[in-house]
Amino acid sequence: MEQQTEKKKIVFSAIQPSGTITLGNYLGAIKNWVSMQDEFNCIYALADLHTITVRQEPAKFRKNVTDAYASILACGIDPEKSLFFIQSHVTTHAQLAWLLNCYTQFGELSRMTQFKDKSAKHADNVNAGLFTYPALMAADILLYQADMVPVGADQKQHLELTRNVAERFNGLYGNVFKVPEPFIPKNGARVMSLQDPTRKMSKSDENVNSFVTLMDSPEVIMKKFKRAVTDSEAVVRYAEGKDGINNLMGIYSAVTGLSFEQIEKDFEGRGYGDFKTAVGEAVVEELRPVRERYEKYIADKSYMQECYKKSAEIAQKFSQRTLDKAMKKIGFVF
Ligand code: ATP
Ligand code: LTN
Repeated sequence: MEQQTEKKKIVFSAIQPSGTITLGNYLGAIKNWVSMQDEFNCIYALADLHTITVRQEPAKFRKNVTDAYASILACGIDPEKSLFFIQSHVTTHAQLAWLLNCYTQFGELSRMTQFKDKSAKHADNVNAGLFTYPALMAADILLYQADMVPVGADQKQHLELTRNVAERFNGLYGNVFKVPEPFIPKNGARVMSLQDPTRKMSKSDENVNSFVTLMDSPEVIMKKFKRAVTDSEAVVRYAEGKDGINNLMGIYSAVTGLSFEQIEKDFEGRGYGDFKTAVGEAVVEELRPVRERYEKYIADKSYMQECYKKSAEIAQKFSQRTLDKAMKKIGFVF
């Protein structure tokens, strides 16, 4: 009989502590982070080094990091099962990012849509870090030899770049990095803004009505869904040109597990008012336990500190092996 026990695959993902975590982040990424914990070796991080590519106010930034840490524990990330650390605490990330910068082309970075969007949005601060952001993201992933990266659809292009950089490096020096696969959910991979359903829901949007956060009260969530932009047809059906309704159906489906056909059937002959109420209520129930658990974690800073320090220590050791290997291959003296 086959004696060998199969090694668990490695999962890596990160999120920027750039504001309050939204329903988009939750459905597109974090929900999968939670569900993958039993089957895989999971490694998660708060990508604080990435966050300073957009100017941050120091006190607010510090608070966003602890809030994000507590929120993600509240979503169900269990530090007994998974590593969950703060990127800047593990020194190998910035180190490998520098190396990978030298294996990433100007042309390929120029094609990144996130760079184009963010440089248009922050035209007064198009810094070099914003441009080379994907090389740091590639370092995050490749340091851990990750097999899978659970992210929302907007990160697919960065994952493609990561794969290209890994293959390029491996082509030059032999097998140093595992080439990772993106893991994108069928439903909820691209939650759109409630105010402009042609744009993705984003935690750094100025219009607070455009997003729902994990910390919004039930009243606020209901209000935001009631105000969501729809169309004048007043029929709940998924169709081209009905971006607002398509988005609400996507959210409802991701939360309840109902298919679009079932949703259309359930709301036949009923107006948008009823549908918005149903979507709002489903989201309120999904997020209720998260918000309750958040209160518990945020009140216990020393527990959180213990968790992120312990995880960072393990991550440092693990990732150092990959960094050393890459440096030796390049020809650095040891
Ligand atoms: P920012 O507004 O600061 O750019 P963001 O809200 O876009 O932040 P990130 O920290 O860049 O969030 O992304 C964290 C994770 O959430 C990524 O996996 C990303 O793909 C996912 N994600 C972000 N926005 C959405 C969305 N609207 N729908 C689905 N997934 C999303
Ligand atoms: N760029 C990602 C956040 C991020 C990330 C990562 C995601 C930083 N490093 C590594 C997956 C793997 C974003 O969501 N904007």
